[in-house]
Amino acid sequence: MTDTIDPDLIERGRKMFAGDWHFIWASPSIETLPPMGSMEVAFAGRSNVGKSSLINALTGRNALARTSHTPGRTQELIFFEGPPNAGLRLVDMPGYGYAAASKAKVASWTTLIHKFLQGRATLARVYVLIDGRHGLKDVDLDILKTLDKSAVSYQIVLTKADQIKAAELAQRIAETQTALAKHPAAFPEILATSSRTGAGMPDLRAAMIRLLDERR
Ligand SMILES: Nc1nc2c(ncn2[C@@H]2O[C@H](COP(=O)(O)OP(=O)(O)OP(=O)(O)O)[C@@H](O)[C@H]2O)c(=O)[nH]1
Ligand SMILES: [Mg+2]
Repeated sequence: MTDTIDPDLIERGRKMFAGDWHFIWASPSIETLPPMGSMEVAFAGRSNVGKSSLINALTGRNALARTSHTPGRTQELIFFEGPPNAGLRLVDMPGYGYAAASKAKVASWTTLIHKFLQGRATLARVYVLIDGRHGLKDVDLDILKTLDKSAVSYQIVLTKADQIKAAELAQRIAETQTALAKHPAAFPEILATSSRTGAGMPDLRAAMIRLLDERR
């Protein structure tokens, strides 16, 4: 996939993400968001899909975002900022669809997620992460509906590509593409990634550079 992207974008993406990325803010509620500043890119997806791991893989840091093999690790909107000249923030989100959490917690996370995705002027792109082994589920479709109503552009990112064979991955991409036909607001291209092997990271970094270029 990487060879189809402008090598200059790949290199600029590599450089930007090799810089100093750090935690700046955690919001348990929509009332406590940080003041708007640079462009934001958010990572949404079901609990345990690999959102926090993806942020660590992108930034080449093992423990910038907190991960765990039990669902429900990230419970707030977590903001990370890059080097001053990057002009970009990454937003790690709580997962949705986590059945074992209390009803009150699920309701409060769901409200927070949907409100943030609909009403943040500096939010330029949402990456909706889908487990490459499982594909799109009903809870994912709820998020796509919210995003269709908002002004923000979004793209599907398949995760944990290292866990499946190439043929299965190709099939998952095809299925997801078919489902996206009902969501014209979605970016048509689907990215396949693995935080474990680093597959797809150069592409994702380059995509963010392109987005920054468009916004400048
Ligand atoms: N094999 C493999 N495992 C992964 C990958 N990405 C994440 N994982 C594993 O999946 C589990 C969940 O990862 P997290 O990054 O914490 O998932 P999350 O989406 O942030 O989860 P919540 O914060 O609970 O919503 C961890 O055990 C990770 O090691 C990947 O690319 N490949
Ligand atoms: Mg997390």
